[in-house]
Amino acid sequence: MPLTLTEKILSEHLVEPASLPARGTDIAIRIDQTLTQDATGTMAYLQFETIGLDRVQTELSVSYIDHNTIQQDYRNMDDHRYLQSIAAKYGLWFSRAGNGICHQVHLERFGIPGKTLLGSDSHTPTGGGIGMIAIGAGGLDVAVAMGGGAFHLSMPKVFGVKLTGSLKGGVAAKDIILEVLRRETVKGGVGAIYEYFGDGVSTLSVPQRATITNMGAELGATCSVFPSDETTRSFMEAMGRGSDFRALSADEGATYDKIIEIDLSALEPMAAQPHSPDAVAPISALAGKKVTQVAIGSCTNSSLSDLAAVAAIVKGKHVAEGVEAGISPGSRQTLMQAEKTGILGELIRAGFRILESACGPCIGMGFAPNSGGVSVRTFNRNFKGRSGTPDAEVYLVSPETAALTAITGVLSDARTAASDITANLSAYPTGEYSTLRDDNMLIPPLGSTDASRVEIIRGPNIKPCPASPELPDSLSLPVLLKAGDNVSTDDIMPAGAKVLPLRSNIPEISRYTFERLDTGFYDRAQQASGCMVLGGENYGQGSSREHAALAPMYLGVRAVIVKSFARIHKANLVNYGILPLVLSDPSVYDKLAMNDELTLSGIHSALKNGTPFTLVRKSDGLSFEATNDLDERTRKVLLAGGLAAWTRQGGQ
Ligand code: MIC
Ligand code: SF4
Repeated sequence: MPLTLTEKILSEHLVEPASLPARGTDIAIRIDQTLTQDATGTMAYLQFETIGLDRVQTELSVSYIDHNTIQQDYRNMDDHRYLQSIAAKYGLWFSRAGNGICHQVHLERFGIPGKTLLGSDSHTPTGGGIGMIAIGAGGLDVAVAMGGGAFHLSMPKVFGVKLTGSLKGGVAAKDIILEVLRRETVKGGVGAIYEYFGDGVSTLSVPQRATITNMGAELGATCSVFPSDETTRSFMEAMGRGSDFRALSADEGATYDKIIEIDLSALEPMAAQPHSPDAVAPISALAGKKVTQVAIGSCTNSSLSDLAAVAAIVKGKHVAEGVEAGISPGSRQTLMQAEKTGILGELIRAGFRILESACGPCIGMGFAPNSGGVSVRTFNRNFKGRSGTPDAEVYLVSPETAALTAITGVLSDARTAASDITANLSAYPTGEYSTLRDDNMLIPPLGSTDASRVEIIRGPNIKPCPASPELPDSLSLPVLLKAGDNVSTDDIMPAGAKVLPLRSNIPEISRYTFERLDTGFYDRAQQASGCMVLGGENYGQGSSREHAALAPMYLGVRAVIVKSFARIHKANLVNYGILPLVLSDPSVYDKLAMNDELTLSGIHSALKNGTPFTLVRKSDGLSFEATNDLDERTRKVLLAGGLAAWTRQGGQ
């Protein structure tokens, strides 16, 4: 039977069952590579340490420092030093602060077509740009994979995206993924992998493909993947890794669960409007809107070609008076390439503030917009408040749109700059990718003898990960929060300069739980002895941060009842022993209110037998069901009280 590329890579890595099962069935796959970043890494390695192995068991594991680089006090650097000592002790590569954003560096220096990559960051699917099955997960799942354990997921549907034609001047890869988001929405991809094919693929460079697979995370998808072709080969060769190249594509006649067709020639520049990545509108409908800030960078759009396009547009011009513009190159290598080719000088001359090669403004680490400001960003998420300014409006656009907007001061259609792009791009003599390579800020793994002598450095900011409680057979608890649809993990546990330094300290970070939705939650949870949370559709979308499960667990949340879940967050809840319950009848949501006292009994037998859960409201006896859509292994993990307990009991 002809296979999709997704099915080919998954079956090469299948641990269980023996062959690919029906969609939705639990599968276990072998993980070749892992990545972590500093904001999720400390918890992942604290978990890895408890497994008790001498060395990571993967082909390659990399620990990146890219999120918490502001270092207002000792805490961020305490984390960095812990992570560096862990890398040395357990045989990981270490990418030092300043070396760049994990996804960009991984694509350039480590990614290999046809391999699997599991990362404790939701944008790990960036690797799909070179034909990897690259998946974002919680830190605990990554710790298990580093220990040689398989990664469990439900066999995804495979959605084909057929690209035809080629992009017109001023239209960018970002506009392709914004078009997919416009059609599919932020929950359209849950349980699916998006696989790109068609004549249009060969017109896109690897960085363009990586922009698309990166922001595929916003669809809620498991990941996205492009074929590995001659374009991939030249990228790998430019990165000095030609021998890692392998050609990969779907078989002729492969069947997809659905096919979306996009004619690249018909696309126009677009923007995701506040406050959701799927609130997409054409720039032509928004043009003229006054802007106060422009930020270029993030793991979505910070490659050399992105910076080159910006420089081509701003050449000889200057950032408008009412606009503050900043740029954070995706990697130190990109920054050096930009310097060598004259791109950097052009950007400095035009008035861009040059920010560090790191996540920076994307995660609210500095460069917050003014109050009520309008910030135009090349990033992938514009959830309310994520920029650090609660009432700012954030628009997500391509580097071309951002560049033109920076010099005009108003949202502008980059098609009008098409001739500047063509005329000026040739000034940068590098072609698509510079061959300059620099690995000086990457520290290779130590050999076992040296590694065994390494002492782990634990500053006062590193606190042990709290254990999940046992799961009782019945729970009688109040609903302490009623949330709406599309609650993001940023809503559950915010990031930003104030909160990120607390990622290694759960008791402290738990104070911020649900702060964006309800500032009283923490106090109420402190007073109650245990509680439940109610949510709408696509609960837990966005970031992979397991702190959005860990902190609620620490505060006594025992069950989350929703209309539907986002994939990574649901897995994180299970990993920390919180029951993820999906209402069988979504209309019950409207009948339930905050402070309702709900009784859930017979939990153990429901988990053992896979039968629905029954809940009863104490005040009036209203009885309703939650589906038991959990596979057998997940139910066993919950019965054990979470993944760590299950693994200790010998579970796999
Ligand atoms: C994000 O973009 O939200 C983050 C910060 O990279 C997160 C990880 C985290 O919260 O540490 C993600 O995407 O998973
Ligand atoms: Fe960093 Fe932003 Fe990418 Fe997350 S989305 S990894 S914060 S650049």
